[in-house]
Amino acid sequence: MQLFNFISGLSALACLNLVNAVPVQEEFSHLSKRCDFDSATAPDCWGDYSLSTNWYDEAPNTGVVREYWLELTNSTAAPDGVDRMVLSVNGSVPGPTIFADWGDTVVVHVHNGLENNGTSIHWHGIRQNYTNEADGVASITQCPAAPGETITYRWRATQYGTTWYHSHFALQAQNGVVGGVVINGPATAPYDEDKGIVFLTDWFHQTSDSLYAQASSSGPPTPPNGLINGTNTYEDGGSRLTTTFEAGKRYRLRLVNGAMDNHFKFSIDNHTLTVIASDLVPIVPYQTETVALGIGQRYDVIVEANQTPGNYWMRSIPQLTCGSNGNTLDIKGIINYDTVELADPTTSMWQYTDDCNDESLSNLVPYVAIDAEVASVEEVMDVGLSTVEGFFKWTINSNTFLSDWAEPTLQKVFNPDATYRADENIVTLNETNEWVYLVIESQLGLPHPIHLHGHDFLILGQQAMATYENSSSLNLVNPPRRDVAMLPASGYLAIGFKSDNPGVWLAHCHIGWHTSQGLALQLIERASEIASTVNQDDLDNTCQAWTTYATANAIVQDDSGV
Ligand SMILES: *[C@@H]1O[C@H](CO)[C@@H](O)[C@H](O)[C@H]1NC(C)=O
Ligand SMILES: *[C@@H]1O[C@H](CO)[C@@H](O)[C@H](O)[C@H]1NC(C)=O
Ligand SMILES: *[C@@H]1O[C@H](CO)[C@@H](O)[C@H](O)[C@H]1NC(C)=O
Ligand SMILES: *[C@@H]1O[C@H](CO)[C@@H](O)[C@H](O)[C@H]1NC(C)=O
Ligand SMILES: *[C@@H]1O[C@H](CO)[C@@H](O)[C@H](O)[C@H]1NC(C)=O
Ligand SMILES: *[C@@H]1O[C@H](CO)[C@@H](O)[C@H](O)[C@H]1NC(C)=O
Ligand SMILES: *[C@@H]1O[C@H](CO)[C@@H](O)[C@H](O)[C@H]1NC(C)=O
Ligand SMILES: *[C@@H]1O[C@H](CO)[C@@H](O)[C@H](O)[C@H]1NC(C)=O
Ligand SMILES: [Cu+2]
Repeated sequence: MQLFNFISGLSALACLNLVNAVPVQEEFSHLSKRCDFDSATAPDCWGDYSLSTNWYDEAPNTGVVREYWLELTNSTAAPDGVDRMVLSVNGSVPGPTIFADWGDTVVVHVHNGLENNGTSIHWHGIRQNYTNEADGVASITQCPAAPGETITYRWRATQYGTTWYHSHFALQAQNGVVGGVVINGPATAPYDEDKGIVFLTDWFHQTSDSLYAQASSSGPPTPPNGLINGTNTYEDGGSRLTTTFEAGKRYRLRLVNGAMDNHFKFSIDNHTLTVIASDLVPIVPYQTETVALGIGQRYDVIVEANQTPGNYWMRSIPQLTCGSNGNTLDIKGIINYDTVELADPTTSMWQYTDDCNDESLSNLVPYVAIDAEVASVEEVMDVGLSTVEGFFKWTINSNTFLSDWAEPTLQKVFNPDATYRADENIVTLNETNEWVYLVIESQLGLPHPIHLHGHDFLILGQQAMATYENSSSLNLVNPPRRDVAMLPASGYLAIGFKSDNPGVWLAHCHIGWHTSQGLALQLIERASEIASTVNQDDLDNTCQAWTTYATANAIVQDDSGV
């Protein structure tokens, strides 16, 4: 069996405006503080807070509320020139970017304008400090919002940097329900201009729903293409993302891998990248020619326009070690220096090694150093693959994750009579601020991008072709800290975090097919304190509307629930 065929993906998105373009950035930019980095010229930008602030403990409170209204729509679009059905946010893929300043409160009203799908919107990497209810995971923190319903998410931007939002209902995100989140804050290196979000995705010419049965029975289909910020060419159609540089200036790009299945290496011909953040964690800057992004990961990079003015390829290259793509070497955009006529570049790509590894851990040094402490809870989990009635199911400790849309765990924790099945894969954390180590192991030759909700984690260990022995091999001294890391092929990933956030938090593989096929577990963290953070009426109302809709339409849940 070809294991690498099991990953697979699609996802998508483009900046292409399918219906109505709204200049979100313009609308809100005047509210943003105009100081994007800590430098001699802007030392006081963030008041008593700075790059040195440990924002797990404290964050500014600006008192500003950023309120957004988003609408999910169903349309036909051709991001790469090929028409297909696309589900999107406000008619564009990626949807509108959410902007905030560090310390703001973000309120987003999401209207489900789809006829035939529920929804929930997850704010990826947002810590949701004491706001579990705003995490947006169907079957975990809410029932799906039924067609015609509006759900409001409210959270504090205690972190800053680059992240994204995406549907956490079935494979809806990979049909286009995604967008960027930019939280202005200090940066570890200076730049002149912010070019914003750059979404990297694989792209199918059919919906993810229509490919799911095939992905589950004969292995993941090969995405025919990929998109950069929602656009690319395919055969004779489509168009490329074009980004304009002015010679001598430094630009910040906010890279996001929002794929179904592809791990990407991103690069710009002839230009090096200065990496300043991994996920929402500022790091000591390092330079590289290519940067690797597992699904769900983000890197903020600064590029200096220091080459001969001309046109240069920007490349997003799917890594074939852990996946496939039908257009591997032609997922490209153009960097155009303004004095030069726009044309297809003739530049050559940097050399790279095809692999599905994380960036070298020794390069990912958090600017604010945090050491891990000795764990009071250590869980070792085995990832496996089984076949049930001809369909692939992933397992953790032999259980394929299953949670019911109509009975989210966050509602169950308030019911003293609730019982939990083994396949709800629950890890209970009762103590406050205890260190927890989760070790995820796999004997299969396929890497998985593992994402944890409600926390960043420290990468304590990450080894391919190895078996976890005990914690004596782990690195506890300021390890890389982020919210997605690769579980290497036939190896293990050991992550550590502190139980500092009451709630029900999902951990899962971010390959779309695998999430649906049950590669997930959930934490019930400090159960007795959860009630005080939740509005149970809102939770119940969403569930009632869902149950009414699901019953009337005989909706069948055919996936893990997340
Ligand atoms: C997280 O929430 C708790 C409870 O409201 C609060 O005490 C703490 O200060 C918050 N943390 C941050 C970084 O805002
Ligand atoms: C999205 O669309 C809704 C409904 O048309 C509109 O009210 C809202 O302003 C749009 N939001 C953004 C961020 O563009
Ligand atoms: C989108 O529209 C198509 C065509 O009308 C329909 O078949 C499909 O069910 C719709 N999808 C959703 C999620 O509403
Ligand atoms: C979501 O809508 C798609 C059509 O757009 C459909 O194929 C799929 O079954 C729907 N999923 C659910 C769970 O309703
Ligand atoms: C990518 O698309 C988003 C959403 O439309 C936009 O905010 C951002 O500026 C675009 N990025 C680039 C580099 O054009
Ligand atoms: C890019 O770099 C290559 C290798 O160093 C060099 O041969 C080429 O001339 C450069 N291209 C441009 C347009 O500067
Ligand atoms: C956590 O507390 C619950 C309820 O008191 C108890 O049933 C459970 O055994 C505890 N779990 C752990 C890991 O201590
Ligand atoms: C931990 O594992 C190492 C082998 O990697 C072994 O030498 C050592 O004895 C083990 N320590 C404990 C406490 O089991
Ligand atoms: Cu996976």
